[in-house]
Amino acid sequence: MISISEEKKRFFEEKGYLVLENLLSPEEIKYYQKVYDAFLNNEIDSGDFRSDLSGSEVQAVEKITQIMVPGRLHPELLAKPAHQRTLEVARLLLGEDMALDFDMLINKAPHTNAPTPWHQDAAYWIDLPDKRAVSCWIAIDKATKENGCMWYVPGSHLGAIKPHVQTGNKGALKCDGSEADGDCIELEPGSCVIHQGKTLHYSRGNTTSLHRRALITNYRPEAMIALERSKGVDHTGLRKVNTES
Ligand SMILES: O=C(O)CCC(=O)C(=O)O
Repeated sequence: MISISEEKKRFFEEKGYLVLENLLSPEEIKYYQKVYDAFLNNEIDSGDFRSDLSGSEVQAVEKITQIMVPGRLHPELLAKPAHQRTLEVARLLLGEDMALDFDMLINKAPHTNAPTPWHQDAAYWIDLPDKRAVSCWIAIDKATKENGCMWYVPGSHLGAIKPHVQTGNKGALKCDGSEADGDCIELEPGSCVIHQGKTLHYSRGNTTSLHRRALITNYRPEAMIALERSKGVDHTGLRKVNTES
């Protein structure tokens, strides 16, 4: 069972992010590495749910592979520790009505050096009356500055949604942000960093010879998920910009 100290809860409320170490055991990480590679090698077909977040138009070199809803494509994932434990985390931090909205895989291929631009996740989402949301970014490989670990601007979740623009060919959304204002979060495999919907974040490109694989789960209140679905939003890949604060 997961427990989160009051001090950590306060940190999450104030800074908008929080590191949780050793969410997965070394044995569990091996399972995720195997399944992850099956997605990357197309042994598990992700069809239209796979795209290049870098917006690169040259299809032969996928720089940042993003695969949406892996738990829908390979349902056994939903009952495994990463999903089960991050659901517990979401409920401990934001309430018992939190449920899985969507999950995704984001891999930075070796020597591709494509940063994920500064953005707030809420810019991707429709405006919802209940804004509670948490994303859990789980390192499947060691995440370092050089291979593209996450950076967060502490306290940025307390402000408005900044103006965002789309990059490249249907690539990621981007807003202003700077490493000088950010906290750099390097992680061991199996550790996790969680953030709120408006927390400003980014990652550098991968300049190393190894992959940088991350599994991300996202939670929000059940009633808000039902509202999203009633409006046709299921996070399978459409990139629209939300300008509401
Ligand atoms: O993995 C990355 O580089 C970006 C991840 C991200 O933006 C997110 O999980 O919201």
